[in-house]
Amino acid sequence: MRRVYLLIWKWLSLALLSAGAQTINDSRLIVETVVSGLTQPLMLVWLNPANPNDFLVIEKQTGDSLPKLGTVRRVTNGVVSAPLLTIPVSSMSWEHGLLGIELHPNFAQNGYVYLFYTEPFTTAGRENQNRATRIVRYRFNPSTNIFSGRQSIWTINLADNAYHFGGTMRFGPDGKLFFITGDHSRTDCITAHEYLETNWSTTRILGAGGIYRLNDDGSIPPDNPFASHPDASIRAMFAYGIRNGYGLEFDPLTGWLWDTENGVSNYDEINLVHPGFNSGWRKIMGPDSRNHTNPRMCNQVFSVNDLIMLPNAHYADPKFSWLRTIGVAGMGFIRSARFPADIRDSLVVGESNNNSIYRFPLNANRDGFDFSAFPELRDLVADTINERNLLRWGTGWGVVSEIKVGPDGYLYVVSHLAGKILRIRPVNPPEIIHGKVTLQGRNGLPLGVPLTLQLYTGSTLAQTITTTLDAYGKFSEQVNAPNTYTVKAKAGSYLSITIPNVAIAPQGFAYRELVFTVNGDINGDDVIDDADLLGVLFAFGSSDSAADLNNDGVVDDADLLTVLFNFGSTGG
Ligand SMILES: [Ca+2]
Ligand SMILES: [Ca+2]
Ligand SMILES: [Ca+2]
Ligand SMILES: [Ca+2]
Repeated sequence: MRRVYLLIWKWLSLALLSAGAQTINDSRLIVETVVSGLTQPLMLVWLNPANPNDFLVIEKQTGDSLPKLGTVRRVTNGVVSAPLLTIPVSSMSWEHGLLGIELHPNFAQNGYVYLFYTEPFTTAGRENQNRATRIVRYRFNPSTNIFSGRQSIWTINLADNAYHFGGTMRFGPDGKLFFITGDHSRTDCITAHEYLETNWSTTRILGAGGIYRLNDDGSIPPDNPFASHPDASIRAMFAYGIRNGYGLEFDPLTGWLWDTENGVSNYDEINLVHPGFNSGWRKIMGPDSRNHTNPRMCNQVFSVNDLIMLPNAHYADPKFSWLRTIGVAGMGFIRSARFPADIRDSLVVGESNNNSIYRFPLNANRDGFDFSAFPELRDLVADTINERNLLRWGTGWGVVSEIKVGPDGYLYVVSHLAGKILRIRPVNPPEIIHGKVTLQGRNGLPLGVPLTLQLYTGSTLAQTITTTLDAYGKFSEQVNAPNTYTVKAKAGSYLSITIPNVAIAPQGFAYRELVFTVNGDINGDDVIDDADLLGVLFAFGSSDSAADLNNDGVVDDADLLTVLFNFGSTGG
């Protein structure tokens, strides 16, 4: 315990020393302070995907009396509101509090805001201790600033925990709610702490120590990797064998989930988390071949064969780890055309111990990192301080709890103990157009669907952008020159739509949500006619992707009816 407090004091002092000194080691980029003076901010969510200047931010633990309060505040054009919502939280260590916030993918329609927090006892004298860990959702009305209609989404019924709650939630491209939670301090090598999730028991279940996947109402999806297990807390699991973690993010270019995980004093990790992932904790930390062990892991060396493998589970080594822990924390992908090609779509990771942020270039398949420039890292381990600093992207950032692209395409970073939200942007940002596409009546993720944007000034075609949609249906592309455009957009086999008056100021951006409704243009000539009908008939019964208009894996009556229903339609 003493060591932990010493670490906290180290973090605090470093963060205070570092306040106001955030740097980025790329002369093309600058750092700006968006808001300061917050108390232990952890995460932010934008209320409108087109407006960077209006967001909710959570503060972890505030107030001088017990129980402490987690708060949700709104920041509008740099002005911080009074708390719009306060939630009593346990606070016996700095890992307690209001730990996560996430908006529903259809927030604009339903107003759902999800919060993750450690609930305190109400018993006198125990108000700093936690009774349970909860995910709840409210409806938030941006016009009135009122939170209402609280509902319970998920509860982890483990009390009296000091550490390892995780708390980051993300909606996946599949519309499911994912969250990461640690082992809730059930971390020592004693029989009472032997659980399935920590690879020590096939029968005792912790109900924590993993990544969980839920429907938006908290029910358990039937296609979860362990959906046939009798215990609901296992059915809800997507991954396990995780000591603790804060970084949780989907790579929009693959739809794959990544996390960061915290080791004891060795082997912090970055992992690619496929369904059923067992990260190995309490028997393996870091790459299996390193044979790392410590007292928390019973001072024994284990192998993959020693792990508790549920049906459909798999072990994989981390994609990267640090031999000496850095307190790895928030992570985010730079999915933004604002940034130069050599930077965009790489992964940025924050930490607690050295005030640095790190940037990881991904390999071509995006299933690992490209360390071609760093031979010392090809063993996927930063073994020394020098190796660690090869990937350092900036210094002075304090404890970084969140890294995400904002509605303006800039990279927002929450510096937890500095009490600041900062953003990283190019000195001379290019104009961009970005947005989100909906393909009505089509199954599956929109990942890889072609999108063409033709930018007209009057009747003159000024620029043609060809791209593909990411797993969320989003796109982000550079525009050659500021202007007001008429944009003709065409996605996959859908007929084109026209969006007038798309104004893009110098160094500015346009955000648009594009809804495509008329499907059936198999040959891409923007008219649905005999050629498309023949396209379906020739491919009938096959899995031909061009003619499988609803993307359900087979060309059949449904696709034929789509063409017939829309026959004669033209785009525009
Ligand atoms: Ca691992
Ligand atoms: Ca190395
Ligand atoms: Ca056609
Ligand atoms: Ca079909």
